[in-house]
Amino acid sequence: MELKPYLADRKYLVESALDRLLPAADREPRALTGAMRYSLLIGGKRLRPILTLACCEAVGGALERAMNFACAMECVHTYSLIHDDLPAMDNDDLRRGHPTCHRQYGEATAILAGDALLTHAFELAAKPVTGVLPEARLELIGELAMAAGTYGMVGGQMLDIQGEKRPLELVQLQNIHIHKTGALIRVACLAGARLGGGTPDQVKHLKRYGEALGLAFQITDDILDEVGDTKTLGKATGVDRALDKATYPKLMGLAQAREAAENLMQEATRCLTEFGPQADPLRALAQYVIARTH
Ligand code: GRG
Repeated sequence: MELKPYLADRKYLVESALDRLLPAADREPRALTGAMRYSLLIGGKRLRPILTLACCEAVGGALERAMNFACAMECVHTYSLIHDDLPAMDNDDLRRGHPTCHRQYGEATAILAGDALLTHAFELAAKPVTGVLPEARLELIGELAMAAGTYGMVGGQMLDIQGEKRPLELVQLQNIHIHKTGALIRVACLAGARLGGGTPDQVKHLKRYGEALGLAFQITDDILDEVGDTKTLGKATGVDRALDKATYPKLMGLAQAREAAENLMQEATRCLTEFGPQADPLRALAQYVIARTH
């Protein structure tokens, strides 16, 4: 299948929904709603919401069933980027090719915009959706909280910061990646499958797909940090802690890091064996995740 037009179409759908589902630009306090909308709408690949929609489709669900949750995924992701860019964290000037939220709106507003996006995500995830049982929504709200918080992304970020102060082994690096990046990608897939009405077996397979894909994504991110164009796209222009940070290529060598990403891509693809052509976008996305250049 042709992935490029598929991604363009899904990106458009997600961005239109985000525009509609975010607090309006003229809603007070405008500095806050402006900063939230700025960071969410200036760009990004929209990988997580697209995965939610693609998993929903893979089990035969209509896209509308998963759209609110897909947008919630992007709200959580964008909040993490805003906070990750802050002076107390990476102190970056550019994000998604534009000034970071704190550069554009000031540090206090950026902190609040991140907080508000995280909270807004749960508002979206809690919205009633035709055809989706309240139990399913409740379960996914819990899953999202686990993936975003102490046991997932925030916990992973803490381990990452602590890891900067001492040499890491591969197993520790993998643990950081699984929590910091993998947990959100996993829940994006799991939620799509559940909201689309997948069987318990289908949900289990797509959750595993998300786990393998999440790790492949992060290994590829590490590879791009070593050899790719992410720096020129505007990452890490402030305190460049990434210079001595442990990465897959640093710990295992570039060729082996590429091989690890390839193996995970194949593992993700094997999780789709029992799915028909409706899962073709997920098959193509697995290849895209390791082949991407930014
Ligand atoms: C500060 C709570 C808190 C968490 C930070 C995910 C994260 C944890 C920080 C992001 C920093 C970073 C560069 C992580 C490595 C991989 C990653 C998540 C990259 C950004 O995701 P993409 O490539 O970005 O999907 P776009 O802009 O395309 O959405």
